[in-house]
Amino acid sequence: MSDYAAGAQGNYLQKEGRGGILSWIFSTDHKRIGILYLVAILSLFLVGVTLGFFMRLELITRGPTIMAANTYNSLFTLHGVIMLFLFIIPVTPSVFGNFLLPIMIGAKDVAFPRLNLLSWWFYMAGAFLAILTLLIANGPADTGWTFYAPYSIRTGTNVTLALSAVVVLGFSSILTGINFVTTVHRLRAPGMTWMRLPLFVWAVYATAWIQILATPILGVNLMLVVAERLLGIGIFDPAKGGDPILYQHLFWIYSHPAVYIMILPAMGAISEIVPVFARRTIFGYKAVAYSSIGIAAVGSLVWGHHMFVSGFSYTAGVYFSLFTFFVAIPSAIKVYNWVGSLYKGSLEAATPLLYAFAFIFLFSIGGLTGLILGALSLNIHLHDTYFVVAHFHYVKFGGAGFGFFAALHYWFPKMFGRMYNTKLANVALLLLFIGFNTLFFPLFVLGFQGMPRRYYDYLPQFTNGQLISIVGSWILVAGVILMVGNLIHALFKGKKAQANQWGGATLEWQVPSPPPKENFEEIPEVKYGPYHFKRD
Ligand code: HEM
Ligand SMILES: [Cu+2]
Repeated sequence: MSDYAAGAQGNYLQKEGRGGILSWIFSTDHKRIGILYLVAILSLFLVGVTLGFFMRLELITRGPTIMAANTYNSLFTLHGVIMLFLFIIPVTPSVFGNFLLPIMIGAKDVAFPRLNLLSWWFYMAGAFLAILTLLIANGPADTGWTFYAPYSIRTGTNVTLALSAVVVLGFSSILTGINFVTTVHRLRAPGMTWMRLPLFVWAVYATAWIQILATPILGVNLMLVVAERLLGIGIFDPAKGGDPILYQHLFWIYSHPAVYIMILPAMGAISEIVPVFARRTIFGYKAVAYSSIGIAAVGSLVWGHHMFVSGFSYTAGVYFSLFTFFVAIPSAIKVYNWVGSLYKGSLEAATPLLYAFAFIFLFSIGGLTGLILGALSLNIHLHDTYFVVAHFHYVKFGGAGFGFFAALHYWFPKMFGRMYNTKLANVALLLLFIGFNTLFFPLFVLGFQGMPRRYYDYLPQFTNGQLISIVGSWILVAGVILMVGNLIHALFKGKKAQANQWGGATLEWQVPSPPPKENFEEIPEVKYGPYHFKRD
């Protein structure tokens, strides 16, 4: 029986007021807002996967197969925009940060509940604008998700709408960041000192500072492109005296730190899962906590590694290459400490831990190939090839994506009070893991052999690698369908879950599943650090 009973509150899923959809889309309860994000973001993820599937299918033969060249350009642009701004950047902070952060620190809600709801409405408005680019004349943007100038200024496709969508989504991210930083500073329960904070909270806290400080730079940059498109003033277009390299600097000053908005919360979830299933406290709590801040800080000093071939000075190249190597250190500390915590632990091979293993494996490949791309000499050869496409799918999908799946399988019983079929969940993981590596690993080889990214055709010598990768995309998609199907089935037919399904020690496992409306009858008094396990 959990330590903090629900009493008369009832749980957050139970009918509120008139009930129905309105009691959800106008709810200011952080748990309901977390679920609203989960439903919206998973739906967009499935749209993104479908676009990826058809791009791969187009490449099954050389020359046109199922679409024209410019349709392929629009597909990878929309796929990139959806997968980054509508899936991987918001998913773990907005779903699990919202649902769990207040409970984990012993609070009844976030600092600004109505602002929290507004951030979800900004998300929905951004999603609507992004999808609208598909439906109205001129077709979706064909620039790539990076919207590089001057092409993004000159092309007739729906770039202005796409940029507006990303700017609106930026507001959702900034408001979420403000809410989380204020909540962690102001609403911690008595005894919940900084050194007793769960590592997921440290990760979401570091992420929130990037959301607050970096996102406005992206917003301003993209609004300048809109201004140049609508007003014809020369900011980035060299034909009008503008500087396209300035656009790239302003774009990556956000978009590189943004990769830490993607990966840090996922890393935080892994830091929660590993000690619970190794049944021992995490190895080097302080180092893991501070490495989140370290990644956020050093990670904002390396954006130039996306521009080694842009023609900036050799000195700048050496500086950005060196600091790119530095940022690998705090990331490596986390991997080292997870492995250190697993070593000699009494491991329970449950689904969340198996996902954590997949995350550590895939993220390590993604991280190490990032070092290859960070080396000046190699980057000149590999820039804008399939090697880059493989690298970012390994860190963003293999890392942040599988981290999200791990978090979803770890906290699902807490969020919904029901358990999923673990056998089916493990089969889905196997399909995802095999499909992912079969789809993306060959792209490293094709990239080394010179296959450029964003091409809708290829030379004969790339055929075998393309075909292996396409088969991989089918296996991966089968895994996605089985994973999502199994969880939706569990929502309605799953066995009742225990309040503390995995024997966790953090506060969310001390309240009933699903949690009561206000999380706690009375604010708890915290006496221990987060991974203080009662030995069985
Ligand atoms: C079933 C899953 C997926 C498949 C089959 C897939 C496939 C692809 C393909 C074929 C491209 C175009 C490569 C090129 O021609 O340059 C691409 C680009 C991209 N993908 Fe994915 N992808 C998948 C999942 C993801 C996920 C989960 C993310 C992010 C979390 C992601 C982020 C991106 C980005 C940012 C681009 C670059 C778009 C651009 O060049 O502007 N993808 N993907
Ligand atoms: Cu980068």
